Amino acid sequence: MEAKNSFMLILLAVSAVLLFTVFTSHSSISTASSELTDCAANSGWCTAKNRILRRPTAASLSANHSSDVAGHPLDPLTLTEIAGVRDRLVSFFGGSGFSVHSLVLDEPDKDAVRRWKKGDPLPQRQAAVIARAAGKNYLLTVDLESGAVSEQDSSHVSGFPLIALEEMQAVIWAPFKNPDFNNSIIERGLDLNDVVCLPFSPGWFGDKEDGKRLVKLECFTTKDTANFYMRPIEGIIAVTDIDENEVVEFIDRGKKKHIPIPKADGTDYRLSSDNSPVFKLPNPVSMEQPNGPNFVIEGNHLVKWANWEFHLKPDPRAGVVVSQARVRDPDTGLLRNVMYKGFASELFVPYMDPEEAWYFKTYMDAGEYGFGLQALALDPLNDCPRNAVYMDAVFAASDGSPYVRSNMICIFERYAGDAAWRHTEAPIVGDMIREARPKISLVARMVASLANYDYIIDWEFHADGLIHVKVSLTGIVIVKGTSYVNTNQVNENEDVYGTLLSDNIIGVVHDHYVNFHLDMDVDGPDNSFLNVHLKRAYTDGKSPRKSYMKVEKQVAKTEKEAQIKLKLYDPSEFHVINPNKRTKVGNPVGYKIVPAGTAASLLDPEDPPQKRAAFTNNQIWVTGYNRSQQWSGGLFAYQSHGEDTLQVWSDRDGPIENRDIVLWYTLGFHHVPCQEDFPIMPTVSSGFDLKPVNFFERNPVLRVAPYDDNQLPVCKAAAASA
Ligand SMILES: *[C@@H]1O[C@H](CO)[C@@H](O)[C@H](O)[C@H]1NC(C)=O
Ligand SMILES: *[C@@H]1O[C@H](CO)[C@@H](O)[C@H](O)[C@H]1NC(C)=O
Ligand SMILES: *[C@@H]1O[C@H](CO)[C@@H](O)[C@H](O)[C@H]1NC(C)=O
Ligand SMILES: [Cu+2]
Repeated sequence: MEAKNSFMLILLAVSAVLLFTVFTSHSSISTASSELTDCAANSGWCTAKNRILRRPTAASLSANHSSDVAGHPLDPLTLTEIAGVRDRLVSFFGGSGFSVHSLVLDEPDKDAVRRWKKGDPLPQRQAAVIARAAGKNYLLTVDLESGAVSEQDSSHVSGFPLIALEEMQAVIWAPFKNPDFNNSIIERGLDLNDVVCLPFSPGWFGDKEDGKRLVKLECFTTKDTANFYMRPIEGIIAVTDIDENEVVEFIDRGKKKHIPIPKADGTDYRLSSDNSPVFKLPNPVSMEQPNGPNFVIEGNHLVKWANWEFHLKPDPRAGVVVSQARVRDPDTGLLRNVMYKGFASELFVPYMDPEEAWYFKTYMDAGEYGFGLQALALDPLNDCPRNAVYMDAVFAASDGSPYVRSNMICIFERYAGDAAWRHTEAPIVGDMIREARPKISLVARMVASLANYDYIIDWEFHADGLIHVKVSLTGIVIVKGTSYVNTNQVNENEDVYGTLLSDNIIGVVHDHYVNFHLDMDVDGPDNSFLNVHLKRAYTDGKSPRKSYMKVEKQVAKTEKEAQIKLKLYDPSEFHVINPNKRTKVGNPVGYKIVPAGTAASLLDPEDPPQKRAAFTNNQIWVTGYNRSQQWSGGLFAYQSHGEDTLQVWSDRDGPIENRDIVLWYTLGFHHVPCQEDFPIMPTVSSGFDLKPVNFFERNPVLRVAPYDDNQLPVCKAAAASA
């Protein structure tokens, strides 16, 4: 045993040195080395001819996915599996009409997944289905093997499943069947053929939103611009029943106020309009990996890179789901659990304008529209660097049939020229020492385009054990038409609820929140939440110093004790520790959440939108693991009343000490629009870290190799190509 251990250690010491240099220890990578090109000698690879996006597995090359087979308990349902479930649904509903709003893998219990090893048969495959038929929500489980369908009662919760893409495509035409709508448009001197309407979720404010599935359609003119969002027909709202595809109330408040349609000039953002680049770097900048990536995707979803392993999959509601993230300890060579599951659970985007056509704009995009359903194919070279590889999604359409969303996620290694660690010892006491190591990370990215807005979500893994989650906002700010063309026209006491961005356009103040479900399993399922409180202490004259900062640690015993509002002048660190496992010197092993993007909601807690999105009441929450608590704004978020939210679960105040616990983080942005956001906004980013604290015995990247000149490719652009 002893001998075997020390052999392991030597082996690891060697592989740790190799970590950043070769990475060829993963089997499938070695195939890449046969194509190894000596870049210094042959710079031809970086010419246009060789711009091939390598995909690290053969499976991902079979773009139509008809032969995909699940190889891991958490692998999403395959094309064939979804088709099979659809057949079962058709017979379950006995030939009468139904619509599918979610059809995904019903993940096996955590224990079964944890016990599973490569080569074992997969735990029973089941589909979790949310469907609607005859005006009722259905929550179904379909067993893939036996075909058995079981139904769970969901009549006690309010709200509806997300609106399906096909329903959106159908409902946008409903206003045109209404003569009042047509008249309103014509009276404004607009051509009905130029008008488009978009379906906005109505939120929930009381009886008016009960019993019917509604959208509020707001309309725009597309005349002379692709950016119709900048040409709102202000004050028109067509309240429409989704199930009936019929306008139930038509509101027109804008005409009487004489709100003009903002002009089209300068609104288009396409290269093909008049936006020829005035700024282009003369020399290209790119990330190149002539010898292929250093990661493999085993099967279709298990990503192995450097010291990390994790399961990565697309999800129609959450976007991407990262599961079983494990990091290899450089001292023992063992893979250690960090996080069982992480994903964006819900969003909240409340606009701060109480007027008729705006008050309801309080979106919960994951539960109302599907964060993943709205994630479209990425643009290679511009959304992701040239060394990226892509993962497709297979989703179910509203009739239950499968379809492929190609290139939904990109995965790439990033070297941004930063240091993983460094030190220069100035030659004061001896010779100069200079040691520096390159920081390389692995990024998994998707972009959801929720109508006007684009959300870029990055999961970035670092070899020092850190996971950085980044949320970036870009796209188009939704604007309000106004009669004003200059701020000097606005009365002193008048609230326009935003910023005048251009003639007749107000960018309305709003917030963006993304709540992350982070099921931490630090070295095993049983963890505790430790508040490492930093406070001012006094020396009481025992030192020339009057005061200092000291640390006081407290383990949260129940869920309410872990409802955390961040405070700059009363700070804490927040650790998820494993109280059953200590380092050699006795510290409990842990990971801490490092907050950023700390905007907090200023709405009244009893305001209906705030109750529905009560997960924004705190930045950090910890709950006991409960399989049915995945969606922090409720399973049926659409028109929900707010009785199935993270706040409600946490207020039950269950025990969380030394148990399987889930950490939730709410990332927030206040957005007071500015002129630079017109006509399309430059990307704004924030994020948070999950960072090891006393998890490793010492700096885990100490023995990473530095770069040297011979190793890095030297590309002489175009020189050898022509
Ligand atoms: C996908 O590919 C398989 C085998 O290459 C082929 O038989 C099948 O018809 C294809 N399916 C679609 C939908 O194109
Ligand atoms: C409204 O206008 C559209 C587009 O011209 C037309 O197709 C539709 O029939 C009109 N609706 C009514 C009720 O007149
Ligand atoms: C799990 O969560 C659901 C939904 O909030 C709740 O009804 C149930 O009682 C919870 N189970 C336990 C064991 O707390
Ligand atoms: Cu914004």
